[in-house]
Amino acid sequence: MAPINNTAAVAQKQARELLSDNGDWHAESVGDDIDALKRSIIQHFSHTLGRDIDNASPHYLYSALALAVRDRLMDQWRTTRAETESRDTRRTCYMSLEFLMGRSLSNAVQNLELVEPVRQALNQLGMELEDLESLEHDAGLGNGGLGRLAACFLDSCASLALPVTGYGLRYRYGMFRQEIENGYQIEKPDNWLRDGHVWEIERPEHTCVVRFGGHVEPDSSGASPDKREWHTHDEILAVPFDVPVPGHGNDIVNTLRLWSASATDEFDLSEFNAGGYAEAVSAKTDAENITMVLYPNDSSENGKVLRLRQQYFLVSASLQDTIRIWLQTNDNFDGFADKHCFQMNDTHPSLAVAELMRLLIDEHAVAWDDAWAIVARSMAYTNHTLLPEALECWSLGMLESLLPRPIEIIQEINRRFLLQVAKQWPGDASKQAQMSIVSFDEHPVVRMAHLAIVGSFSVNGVAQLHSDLLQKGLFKDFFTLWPERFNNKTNGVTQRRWLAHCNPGLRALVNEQIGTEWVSDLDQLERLVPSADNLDFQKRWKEVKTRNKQNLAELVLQRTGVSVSTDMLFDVQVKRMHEYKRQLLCALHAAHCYLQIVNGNDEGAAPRFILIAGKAAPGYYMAKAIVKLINNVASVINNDPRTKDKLRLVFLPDYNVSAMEIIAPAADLSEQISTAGKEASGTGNMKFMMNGALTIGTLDGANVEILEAVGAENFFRFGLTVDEVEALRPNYSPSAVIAVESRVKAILDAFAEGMFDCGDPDTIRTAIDAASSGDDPWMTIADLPAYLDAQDSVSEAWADQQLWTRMSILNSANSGRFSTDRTMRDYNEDIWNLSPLGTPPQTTR
Ligand code: 26Q
Repeated sequence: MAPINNTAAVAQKQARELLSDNGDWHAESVGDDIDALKRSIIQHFSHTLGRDIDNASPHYLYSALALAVRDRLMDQWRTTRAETESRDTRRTCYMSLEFLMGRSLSNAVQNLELVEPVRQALNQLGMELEDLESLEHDAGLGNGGLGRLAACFLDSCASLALPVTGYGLRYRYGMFRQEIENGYQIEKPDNWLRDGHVWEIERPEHTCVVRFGGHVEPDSSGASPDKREWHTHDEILAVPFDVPVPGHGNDIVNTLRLWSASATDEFDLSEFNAGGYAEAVSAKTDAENITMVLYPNDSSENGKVLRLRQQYFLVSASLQDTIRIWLQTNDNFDGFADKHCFQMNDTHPSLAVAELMRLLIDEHAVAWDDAWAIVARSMAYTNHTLLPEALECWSLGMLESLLPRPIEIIQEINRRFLLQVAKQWPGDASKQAQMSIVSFDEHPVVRMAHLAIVGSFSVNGVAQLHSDLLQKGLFKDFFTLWPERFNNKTNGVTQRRWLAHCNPGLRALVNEQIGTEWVSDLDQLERLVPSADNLDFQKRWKEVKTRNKQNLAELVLQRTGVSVSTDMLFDVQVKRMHEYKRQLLCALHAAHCYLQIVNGNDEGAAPRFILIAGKAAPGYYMAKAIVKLINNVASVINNDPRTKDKLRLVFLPDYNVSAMEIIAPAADLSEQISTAGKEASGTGNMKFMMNGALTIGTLDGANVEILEAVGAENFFRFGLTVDEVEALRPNYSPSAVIAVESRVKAILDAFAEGMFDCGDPDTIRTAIDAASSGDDPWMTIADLPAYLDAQDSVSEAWADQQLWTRMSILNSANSGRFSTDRTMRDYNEDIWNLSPLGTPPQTTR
């Protein structure tokens, strides 16, 4: 071994010298000037990728550029990692089953502040930056809001120099691609890794082992009274792939660590010895299936063993990784809780509470009470839903057979917790039944939200209204027990992606007016307020919007064959398809506009292009029926010559992050029309506002705060409030609404008469029938008249283009609060307490 070690030492010394960033070698390989960039691109194209210049497939040109840019992150990445993993830095591990990153190249170029030199280097090589950027596959490792939020958080943490590591799963297939055939959604696999992925670095040296199944026995070593032995389990390897997360202009590069499942050699061998080669190979596939696919469900899908395996796989590997790093510079767990926060993105990673206990007790001989003191001081939980049916519950039986040792720990946590409940509410057995982590049912389930709350020092909702409702409703008893744990952290979005990158026209205009500080301090946008009345500024604002609408019109034409005019009001609802989000309401309004035109009653109506996009969970029948309904209404409207220049309705297939980057800058009107009390926050609403769209919305989620920020006169508010929804519910009668509202009757009659059937009456009638029933939980018809009125006000405002543009500017100018930079500062002040990298550490909490 000695010679190899010697060689390694020499190589290390050499590398260190070469990497010290003042050498010529360094400047030549990762310099920021145009020539260095050109050399890098060509070098990667011809040598790293082995391609021929005269046979240049565009994809390899993209990869060569991405590798050249990646090179420029490497030194900063190494430095950031070293500081984050040092003994003095308190750090946060953000654990999430989803990170919806979208594309990385443009983001890296922008945050490295290399847009101009890269653009010029490419021009000199005969290429355009945008052309290459568009060749990158989206990393679609998430369903929607929760996954994209995690991605925006990472961008802001890096930009604020906060030592935060993202921990997630490297799904082989991300969110499905959506195609529309004859109006129906068809799911196609998203093979996003097919052409390789430049933005990940495999780190096999940090592989961990995750165990499943088997049984538990008392510990024979006597190391600790609480320690137990977990026997005869399957072992699966968790191999990390690191993705760089560059901060904006600050030389920080944080890490997103994604775990990929792989079979162990031992695993194969045991099967092989048992006699079956085929079984051995299929066992290997079983192991690797764990990270094969993202569950395409944006509310919980209980009972799926594979999903449970995914969740445990993520938390076990991530916690082992954190402990490994800790033990590099420590030999016990004193101070571990002071130096770590584990933020759980919803209940999906809430097994972390039990797994950290297990690792500390069984693997590191920590006593129960000491381990619990660590867990309860380092775990924090973010809730993203108020829908009781979306709260995760796992069958106890399933957990017992898959995770026998973690479930023992959960039972013990619960036993101790119920003693506390009994003390708080003496003699009230029903409280124990309601609050218990393990339900008292005949077939008990484990309530993951209860586990997360009991195990955390912080529990937060994602908008003020949502947090209030959690405290008053869903988690009322827990709030009574531990009021100090509960807090609100209103969501945000990163302005680097959702304004600076996706809206270059507006970026340039804003820069000219108020400078560039808003890119790292979004409150600066307020300085646009005085320009809202400036006619010349209004004109230029509107020109930018029109150009963005042209871009979107091209995408729509290319994907659907429908052409739309930029003179129309672009009225947009894009988000996951869900009944509570009420895409149906939007479609009913489209049908109403159509009937008005057909009946010659459309005077004063704005010419509208209504755009709806979003994916339905493959098993969600009603959401898919609504997709079909929208497509039917669209085909009737778009094929009727009477609607020419007046009305277009399009369902844009395959909504994803990159599509939103074209849609948000082009929207005039943002539809945020969920049943009050059902949308936890919404984040699309913020992206639209930032890009100067006006909102038509209910008092739900973050809409409440958007309205507050922009003022009621710049927001089209309609519909029942949370309290009104609940008050009406017992006596809700859509037919009573229909009886007094001729507009509503006309719309429903048109559906009943088959106007929008398009040869398949059954599918869309189910959706209409559900909405027409008094049992409709989403109360669509209750809000329809007020919605139609609000849409009339929209038309009226649109008629005064000067007024509209003024409102548009004010929306953007007042969006400062909805930056994830603000959100991350709030998390840091109240929950994480991290010192920014590059500054002396604060005293610990
Ligand atoms: C759970 C178990 C099994 C399979 C899937 C799931 C699952 C997956 C994703 C459950 C929920 C989700 C995603 C939820 C989500 O996106 N919620 C949204 O979070 C946003 C960010 O906070 C909010 O703005 C939205 O209001 C909320 O709907």
